[in-house]
Amino acid sequence: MSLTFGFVLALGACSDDSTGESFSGTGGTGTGGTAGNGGATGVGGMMGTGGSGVGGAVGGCFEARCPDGKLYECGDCMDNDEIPDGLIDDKDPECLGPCDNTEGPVLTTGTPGTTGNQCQADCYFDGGNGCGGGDCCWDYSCYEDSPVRQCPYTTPTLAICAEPQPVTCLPLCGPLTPNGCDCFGCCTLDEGKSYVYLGSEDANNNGTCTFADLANPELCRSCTPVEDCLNTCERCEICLNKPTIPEDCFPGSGGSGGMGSGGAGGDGGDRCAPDTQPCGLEGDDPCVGFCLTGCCLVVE
Ligand SMILES: [Ca+2]
Ligand SMILES: [Ca+2]
Ligand SMILES: [Ca+2]
Ligand SMILES: [Ca+2]
Repeated sequence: MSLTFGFVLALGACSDDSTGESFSGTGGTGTGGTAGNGGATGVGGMMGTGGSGVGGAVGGCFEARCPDGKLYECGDCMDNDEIPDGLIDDKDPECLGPCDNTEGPVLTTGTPGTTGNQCQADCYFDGGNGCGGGDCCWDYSCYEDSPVRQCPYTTPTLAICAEPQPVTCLPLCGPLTPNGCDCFGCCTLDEGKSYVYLGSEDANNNGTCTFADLANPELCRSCTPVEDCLNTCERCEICLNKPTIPEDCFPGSGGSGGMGSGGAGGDGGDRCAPDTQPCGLEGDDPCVGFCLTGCCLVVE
């Protein structure tokens, strides 16, 4: 039973190049490594299952739970798109984190729990519901360009508009917030040139914003990020809709390139916080959790 399951996972990984590469890297022992490319790597996954436990897990996928303890679509090691796109969980760019319950194509999170007040927003990327309890808290009607149709701008008598975020907002929601987004789902998908609200909905509360519709302001409504909890998209960071980073962001790379910036290579810490493992690019160790815009998020 479990073998069958592992095999299915290995097949899934096989269809994705980057997974395969991650596997051969960790394999370490060389068994997987020699497999080298594409199709053969999947076979390597099977061997890993038999050999060491670690290899087996890497050959497939790591389940990633949301801090609420639940397993959602983006952490369940399955390809859950209605029309499967061959990409699983954190390999699927439409997965916004381990609390995201839709693998796409819409960029809503689909996690249960909206507040009684539909204009009030809490952390977009966790599974909880509602402001309060120290969660991030915002009201869409604070903005003249409110991205939520039902919540047009109201002259801000709302105290919340002027309030700084609770001190626990960032510790709770920050780690779950992808590069390029604020904690309420207002994200840049063009390196800071513009921002769209990932939770944009039509009149029937169906999500409308997809990667294919970023340029359509009716489907991906523009928004203004809340500075208090904005995780900016930096040049050397992987971000939503930005899967690669410039060559000179890699440690030790391009040293002889003759580029003036060669010396700035550093330790690669530019991509993630110092205590966070980079992931998702060729040569990176596999992330035993959810690889969120290039940084490994492990929910304890
Ligand atoms: Ca999944
Ligand atoms: Ca998928
Ligand atoms: Ca998808
Ligand atoms: Ca960032």
